[in-house]
Amino acid sequence: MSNNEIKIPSSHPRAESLRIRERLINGFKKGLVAYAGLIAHGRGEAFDYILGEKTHSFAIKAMRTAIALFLTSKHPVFSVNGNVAALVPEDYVKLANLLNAKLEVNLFYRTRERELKIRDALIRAGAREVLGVDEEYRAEIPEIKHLRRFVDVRGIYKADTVFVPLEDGDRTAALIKLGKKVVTIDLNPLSRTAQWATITIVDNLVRAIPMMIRIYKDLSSKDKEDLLEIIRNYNNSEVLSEAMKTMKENLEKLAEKGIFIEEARRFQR
Ligand code: PTJ
Repeated sequence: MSNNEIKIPSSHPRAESLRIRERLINGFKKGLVAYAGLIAHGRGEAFDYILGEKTHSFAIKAMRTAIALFLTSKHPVFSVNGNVAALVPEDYVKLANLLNAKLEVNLFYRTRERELKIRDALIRAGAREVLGVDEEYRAEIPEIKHLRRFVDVRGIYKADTVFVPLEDGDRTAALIKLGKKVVTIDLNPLSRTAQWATITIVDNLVRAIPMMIRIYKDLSSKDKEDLLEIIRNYNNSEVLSEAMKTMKENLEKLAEKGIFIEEARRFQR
Protein backbone atom coordinates (compact mmCIF):
# COMPACT_ATOMS: atom_id res chain seq x y z
CA MET A 1 0.00 0.00 0.00
CA SER A 2 1.25 3.53 -0.71
CA ASN A 3 1.90 6.13 1.97
CA ASN A 4 -1.65 7.39 1.41
CA GLU A 5 -2.78 3.97 2.66
CA ILE A 6 -5.81 3.94 0.43
CA LYS A 7 -7.72 0.77 -0.24
CA ILE A 8 -9.28 0.88 -3.67
CA PRO A 9 -12.85 -0.52 -3.66
CA SER A 10 -13.50 -2.64 -6.75
CA SER A 11 -16.79 -0.74 -7.20
CA HIS A 12 -14.85 2.48 -7.89
CA PRO A 13 -15.42 3.40 -11.55
CA ARG A 14 -11.68 4.05 -12.00
CA ALA A 15 -10.52 1.07 -9.88
CA GLU A 16 -8.23 -0.48 -12.50
CA SER A 17 -6.50 2.80 -13.30
CA LEU A 18 -6.04 3.51 -9.58
CA ARG A 19 -4.57 0.05 -9.01
CA ILE A 20 -2.01 0.60 -11.77
CA ARG A 21 -1.16 3.99 -10.29
CA GLU A 22 -0.70 2.32 -6.91
CA ARG A 23 1.69 -0.25 -8.46
CA LEU A 24 3.81 2.58 -9.82
CA ILE A 25 3.81 4.44 -6.50
CA ASN A 26 4.94 1.24 -4.77
CA GLY A 27 7.71 0.91 -7.36
CA PHE A 28 8.71 4.48 -6.59
CA LYS A 29 8.80 3.80 -2.85
CA LYS A 30 10.99 0.75 -3.46
CA GLY A 31 13.43 2.92 -5.41
CA LEU A 32 12.73 1.45 -8.87
CA VAL A 33 10.86 4.37 -10.43
CA ALA A 34 12.33 7.85 -11.07
CA TYR A 35 10.43 10.99 -9.96
CA ALA A 36 9.92 11.73 -13.65
CA GLY A 37 8.46 8.23 -14.05
CA LEU A 38 5.43 9.38 -12.05
CA ILE A 39 5.01 12.38 -14.33
CA ALA A 40 5.43 10.22 -17.43
CA HIS A 41 2.70 7.90 -16.14
CA GLY A 42 0.28 10.79 -15.68
CA ARG A 43 0.90 11.83 -19.27
CA GLY A 44 0.23 8.28 -20.42
CA GLU A 45 -3.01 8.13 -18.40
CA ALA A 46 -4.31 11.24 -20.18
CA PHE A 47 -3.74 9.72 -23.63
CA ASP A 48 -5.20 6.40 -22.49
CA TYR A 49 -8.35 8.19 -21.37
CA ILE A 50 -8.78 9.57 -24.89
CA LEU A 51 -8.23 6.09 -26.33
CA GLY A 52 -11.05 4.77 -24.14
CA GLU A 53 -8.52 2.71 -22.13
CA LYS A 54 -8.66 -0.18 -24.56
CA THR A 55 -6.38 -1.87 -27.03
CA HIS A 56 -7.24 -0.89 -30.60
CA SER A 57 -6.67 -2.75 -33.87
CA PHE A 58 -3.79 -0.44 -34.87
CA ALA A 59 -1.97 -1.48 -31.68
CA ILE A 60 -2.59 -5.18 -32.38
CA LYS A 61 -1.16 -4.71 -35.88
CA ALA A 62 1.96 -3.09 -34.41
CA MET A 63 2.30 -5.84 -31.78
CA ARG A 64 2.03 -8.62 -34.37
CA THR A 65 4.71 -6.97 -36.47
CA ALA A 66 6.89 -6.43 -33.41
CA ILE A 67 6.68 -10.13 -32.49
CA ALA A 68 7.46 -11.09 -36.11
CA LEU A 69 10.46 -8.74 -36.01
CA PHE A 70 11.77 -10.11 -32.70
CA LEU A 71 11.35 -13.69 -33.95
CA THR A 72 13.39 -12.96 -37.09
CA SER A 73 16.09 -10.84 -35.38
CA LYS A 74 19.55 -12.17 -34.56
CA HIS A 75 20.14 -10.14 -31.37
CA PRO A 76 16.89 -8.82 -29.93
CA VAL A 77 17.32 -6.86 -26.70
CA PHE A 78 14.62 -5.70 -24.27
CA SER A 79 15.58 -2.47 -22.53
CA VAL A 80 14.22 -2.00 -19.01
CA ASN A 81 13.50 1.27 -17.22
CA GLY A 82 11.91 2.02 -13.84
CA ASN A 83 8.30 2.14 -15.05
CA VAL A 84 8.59 -1.21 -16.83
CA ALA A 85 10.19 -2.82 -13.77
CA ALA A 86 7.40 -1.51 -11.52
CA LEU A 87 4.40 -2.17 -13.75
CA VAL A 88 5.00 -5.40 -15.70
CA PRO A 89 8.13 -7.20 -14.41
CA GLU A 90 6.89 -10.82 -14.71
CA ASP A 91 5.27 -10.52 -18.11
CA TYR A 92 8.15 -8.49 -19.54
CA VAL A 93 10.67 -11.10 -18.41
CA LYS A 94 8.40 -13.88 -19.69
CA LEU A 95 8.11 -12.29 -23.13
CA ALA A 96 11.89 -11.73 -23.32
CA ASN A 97 12.51 -15.38 -22.37
CA LEU A 98 10.01 -16.65 -24.96
CA LEU A 99 11.70 -14.59 -27.67
CA ASN A 100 15.25 -15.42 -26.54
CA ALA A 101 15.85 -11.71 -26.08
CA LYS A 102 18.44 -10.26 -23.68
CA LEU A 103 17.23 -8.01 -20.87
CA GLU A 104 19.23 -4.84 -20.29
CA VAL A 105 18.71 -2.19 -17.62
CA ASN A 106 19.11 1.18 -19.29
CA LEU A 107 17.97 4.26 -17.42
CA PHE A 108 17.40 7.85 -18.39
CA TYR A 109 17.74 9.03 -14.77
CA ARG A 110 20.64 6.73 -14.16
CA THR A 111 21.84 5.94 -10.64
CA ARG A 112 23.78 2.88 -9.54
CA GLU A 113 21.27 2.23 -6.79
CA ARG A 114 18.28 2.15 -9.15
CA GLU A 115 20.16 -0.03 -11.66
CA LEU A 116 20.83 -2.66 -9.04
CA LYS A 117 17.33 -2.54 -7.59
CA ILE A 118 15.83 -2.97 -11.06
CA ARG A 119 18.20 -5.86 -11.78
CA ASP A 120 17.09 -7.55 -8.55
CA ALA A 121 13.41 -6.97 -9.37
CA LEU A 122 13.94 -8.62 -12.78
CA ILE A 123 15.68 -11.60 -11.21
CA ARG A 124 12.80 -11.98 -8.75
CA ALA A 125 10.48 -11.87 -11.76
CA GLY A 126 12.30 -14.82 -13.35
CA ALA A 127 15.15 -13.27 -15.38
CA ARG A 128 18.10 -15.62 -15.89
CA GLU A 129 20.52 -12.88 -16.91
CA VAL A 130 20.33 -9.10 -16.67
CA LEU A 131 22.70 -6.92 -18.69
CA GLY A 132 23.54 -3.26 -18.27
CA VAL A 133 24.83 -3.36 -14.70
CA ASP A 134 28.42 -4.67 -15.05
CA GLU A 135 31.01 -1.94 -15.51
CA GLU A 136 33.37 -4.30 -17.36
CA TYR A 137 30.90 -4.75 -20.22
CA ARG A 138 30.04 -1.10 -20.54
CA ALA A 139 30.18 0.50 -24.00
CA GLU A 140 29.21 3.96 -25.15
CA ILE A 141 26.98 5.18 -27.95
CA PRO A 142 28.48 8.64 -28.58
CA GLU A 143 25.46 9.76 -30.63
CA ILE A 144 23.48 9.83 -27.36
CA LYS A 145 24.33 12.78 -25.16
CA HIS A 146 22.77 11.80 -21.81
CA LEU A 147 23.38 8.86 -19.48
CA ARG A 148 21.48 6.40 -21.63
CA ARG A 149 24.55 6.39 -23.91
CA PHE A 150 26.12 3.75 -21.64
CA VAL A 151 25.04 0.36 -22.92
CA ASP A 152 26.17 -3.24 -22.57
CA VAL A 153 28.48 -4.66 -25.26
CA ARG A 154 26.58 -7.94 -25.05
CA GLY A 155 23.23 -6.18 -25.31
CA ILE A 156 22.02 -2.95 -26.90
CA TYR A 157 25.48 -2.23 -28.34
CA LYS A 158 25.35 -5.22 -30.68
CA ALA A 159 21.56 -5.60 -30.92
CA ASP A 160 19.83 -5.53 -34.28
CA THR A 161 16.41 -4.93 -32.70
CA VAL A 162 15.80 -3.07 -29.44
CA PHE A 163 12.55 -2.94 -27.47
CA VAL A 164 12.31 0.37 -25.62
CA PRO A 165 8.91 0.89 -24.00
CA LEU A 166 8.39 4.46 -22.64
CA GLU A 167 11.52 5.80 -24.20
CA ASP A 168 13.27 9.11 -24.63
CA GLY A 169 13.14 10.47 -28.19
CA ASP A 170 16.86 11.21 -28.50
CA ARG A 171 17.91 7.65 -27.84
CA THR A 172 15.32 6.24 -30.21
CA ALA A 173 16.59 8.56 -32.96
CA ALA A 174 20.22 7.62 -32.19
CA LEU A 175 19.49 3.87 -32.26
CA ILE A 176 17.67 4.23 -35.58
CA LYS A 177 20.58 6.25 -37.03
CA LEU A 178 22.91 3.44 -35.98
CA GLY A 179 20.87 1.09 -38.19
CA LYS A 180 19.02 -0.71 -35.41
CA LYS A 181 15.31 -1.50 -35.49
CA VAL A 182 13.41 0.01 -32.58
CA VAL A 183 10.10 -1.15 -31.15
CA THR A 184 8.40 1.09 -28.61
CA ILE A 185 5.21 1.26 -26.57
CA ASP A 186 3.99 4.81 -26.14
CA LEU A 187 0.48 6.04 -25.46
CA ASN A 188 1.42 9.37 -27.03
CA PRO A 189 1.54 9.00 -30.82
CA LEU A 190 2.92 12.56 -31.03
CA SER A 191 6.04 11.86 -28.96
CA ARG A 192 9.43 11.93 -30.66
CA THR A 193 9.94 8.28 -29.76
CA ALA A 194 6.61 7.32 -31.36
CA GLN A 195 7.62 9.23 -34.47
CA TRP A 196 11.16 7.83 -34.78
CA ALA A 197 10.55 4.17 -33.91
CA THR A 198 10.37 1.40 -36.51
CA ILE A 199 7.26 0.06 -34.78
CA THR A 200 5.15 2.11 -32.37
CA ILE A 201 2.60 0.32 -30.22
CA VAL A 202 0.15 3.01 -29.10
CA ASP A 203 -1.30 1.22 -26.10
CA ASN A 204 -0.86 0.99 -22.36
CA LEU A 205 2.19 -1.01 -21.35
CA VAL A 206 0.09 -3.00 -18.86
CA ARG A 207 -2.30 -4.20 -21.58
CA ALA A 208 0.28 -4.52 -24.36
CA ILE A 209 2.81 -6.89 -22.77
CA PRO A 210 0.28 -9.65 -21.84
CA MET A 211 -1.28 -9.24 -25.30
CA MET A 212 2.15 -9.66 -26.92
CA ILE A 213 2.59 -12.94 -25.04
CA ARG A 214 -0.69 -14.16 -26.57
CA ILE A 215 0.38 -12.99 -30.02
CA TYR A 216 3.73 -14.77 -29.59
CA LYS A 217 1.84 -18.04 -29.03
CA ASP A 218 0.00 -17.49 -32.29
CA LEU A 219 3.06 -16.52 -34.36
CA SER A 220 5.83 -18.68 -32.93
CA SER A 221 4.97 -21.66 -35.13
CA LYS A 222 4.86 -19.64 -38.36
CA ASP A 223 7.49 -19.99 -41.10
CA LYS A 224 10.15 -17.33 -41.38
CA GLU A 225 8.75 -16.27 -44.77
CA ASP A 226 5.30 -15.64 -43.24
CA LEU A 227 6.89 -13.52 -40.51
CA LEU A 228 8.88 -11.51 -43.05
CA GLU A 229 5.67 -10.95 -45.01
CA ILE A 230 4.02 -9.45 -41.89
CA ILE A 231 7.00 -7.12 -41.51
CA ARG A 232 6.98 -6.12 -45.19
CA ASN A 233 3.27 -5.22 -45.07
CA TYR A 234 3.67 -2.94 -42.06
CA ASN A 235 3.65 0.84 -42.26
CA ASN A 236 4.31 2.72 -39.01
CA SER A 237 3.16 6.03 -40.39
CA GLU A 238 -0.28 4.54 -41.17
CA VAL A 239 -0.49 3.02 -37.70
CA LEU A 240 0.28 6.39 -36.08
CA SER A 241 -2.32 8.01 -38.31
CA GLU A 242 -4.92 5.48 -37.21
CA ALA A 243 -4.07 6.11 -33.56
CA MET A 244 -4.41 9.88 -33.95
CA LYS A 245 -7.66 9.53 -35.93
CA THR A 246 -9.12 7.26 -33.24
CA MET A 247 -8.26 9.84 -30.60
CA LYS A 248 -9.78 12.60 -32.73
CA GLU A 249 -12.98 10.60 -33.38
CA ASN A 250 -13.34 9.67 -29.71
CA LEU A 251 -12.97 13.31 -28.71
CA GLU A 252 -15.43 14.41 -31.38
CA LYS A 253 -18.04 11.92 -30.14
CA LEU A 254 -17.55 13.01 -26.54
CA ALA A 255 -17.54 16.70 -27.50
CA GLU A 256 -21.01 16.28 -29.02
CA LYS A 257 -22.37 15.58 -25.57
CA GLY A 258 -20.10 17.67 -23.37
CA ILE A 259 -21.17 15.85 -20.23
CA PHE A 260 -21.04 12.22 -21.33
CA ILE A 261 -21.45 10.58 -17.89
CA GLU A 262 -25.21 10.12 -17.84
CA GLU A 263 -25.48 10.08 -14.06
CA ALA A 264 -23.58 13.38 -13.84
CA ARG A 265 -25.89 14.85 -16.48
CA ARG A 266 -28.95 14.07 -14.31
CA PHE A 267 -27.51 16.23 -11.54
CA GLN A 268 -27.21 19.26 -13.82
CA ARG A 269 -29.90 21.93 -13.69
O1 PTJ B 1 13.45 4.82 -15.42
P1 PTJ B 1 14.16 5.85 -16.26
O2 PTJ B 1 15.17 6.63 -15.47
O3 PTJ B 1 14.78 5.26 -17.50
O4 PTJ B 1 13.05 6.93 -16.77
C1 PTJ B 1 11.91 6.46 -17.46
C2 PTJ B 1 11.04 7.64 -17.94
C3 PTJ B 1 9.72 7.04 -18.44
C4 PTJ B 1 10.76 8.58 -16.76
C5 PTJ B 1 11.78 8.40 -19.05
O5 PTJ B 1 12.08 7.54 -20.11
C6 PTJ B 1 10.99 9.58 -19.55
O6 PTJ B 1 11.13 10.69 -19.06
O7 PTJ B 1 10.12 9.29 -20.54
P2 PTJ B 1 9.19 10.41 -21.22
O8 PTJ B 1 10.00 11.24 -22.15
O9 PTJ B 1 8.36 11.08 -20.17
O10 PTJ B 1 8.26 9.50 -22.12
C7 PTJ B 1 7.41 8.55 -21.60
C8 PTJ B 1 6.29 8.29 -22.62
O11 PTJ B 1 5.60 7.13 -22.21
C9 PTJ B 1 5.24 9.43 -22.70
O12 PTJ B 1 4.98 9.71 -24.07
C10 PTJ B 1 3.99 8.85 -22.02
O13 PTJ B 1 2.81 9.30 -22.63
C11 PTJ B 1 4.20 7.36 -22.25
N1 PTJ B 1 3.61 6.52 -21.20
C12 PTJ B 1 3.55 6.74 -19.87
N2 PTJ B 1 2.99 5.70 -19.23
C13 PTJ B 1 2.69 4.77 -20.18
C14 PTJ B 1 3.10 5.28 -21.44
N3 PTJ B 1 2.94 4.60 -22.57
C15 PTJ B 1 2.40 3.35 -22.47
N4 PTJ B 1 1.99 2.80 -21.30
C16 PTJ B 1 2.13 3.47 -20.14
N5 PTJ B 1 1.73 2.92 -18.99
